[in-house]
Amino acid sequence: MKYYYAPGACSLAGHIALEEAGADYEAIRVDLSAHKTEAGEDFYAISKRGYVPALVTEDGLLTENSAVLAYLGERYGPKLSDWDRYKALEWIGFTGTELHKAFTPIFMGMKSGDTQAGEAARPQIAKKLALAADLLDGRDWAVGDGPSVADNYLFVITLWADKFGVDMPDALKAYKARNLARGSVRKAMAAEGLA
Ligand SMILES: N[C@@H](CCC(=O)N[C@@H](CS)C(=O)NCC(=O)O)C(=O)O
Repeated sequence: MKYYYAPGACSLAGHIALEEAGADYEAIRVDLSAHKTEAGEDFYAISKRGYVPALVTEDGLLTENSAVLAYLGERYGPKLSDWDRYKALEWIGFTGTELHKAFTPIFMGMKSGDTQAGEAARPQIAKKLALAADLLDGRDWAVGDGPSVADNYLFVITLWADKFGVDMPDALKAYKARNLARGSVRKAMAAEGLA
C-alpha cells in the first residue's frame, strides 16, 4: 500500500493505524501548498481531490478519513462488536464533520494571512471539544477497551487544539496524554517529523 499524508494533518490518524497494524506500506509526504509529493509528482494526478489522506490499496485509491479509517480499522484494527463498530463510525463522523471542520477558519486564515475568522472560531471549537469530552463520558477510549481508529482521529484533533491554543477540558488533555503513550502514535509522529 501507499499512504499519502501531510505532517500533522488529519492523515496522521490513518498513519497511526498503519503503524499499529505493522502493515506493509510506503508513506509518501505531500506538500499541500504545492500539491506535490516529496518526489515532485503532481498530487492531483494521484488523487483528483488533492487532499490527504489518500491510500492506494490493491483494489485502488481510497480517500476520505471516514472510509480510510473504516478500511484500516476493519482490516487491521482490534475486533469490535457490531455495536462498537457503529459507535466507532459515529465517532469518526463526529470528529470529521463537527471537530475537524470547526478548525477550517483557522486553516483558511493561515493560508490567507487573515487570522480574524480563526480567532472568532476558537470559542465554538472549544465548545465542541467540551462536547467531545462529555461524550467520552469518563472512558479511556472512544469505544471498547482499547484504542481504535476512532481514537486516532480524535487524538489528532487534540494535537490541533494545543497547537492553535484552543481550550480543552482536562479529560481531553488526559486523553491526549494517553494516546501519546502509544507506541504506534509515537512511531507515526516521528515518521512525520513531529516528535
Ligand atoms: N473530506 C476530507 C478532508 C480531508 C482534509 O481536510 N485534508 C486536509 C488536511 S487535514 C488537506 O489535505 N487539505 C489540503 C487541501 O484541501 O488542499 C476527509 O474527510 O478526508
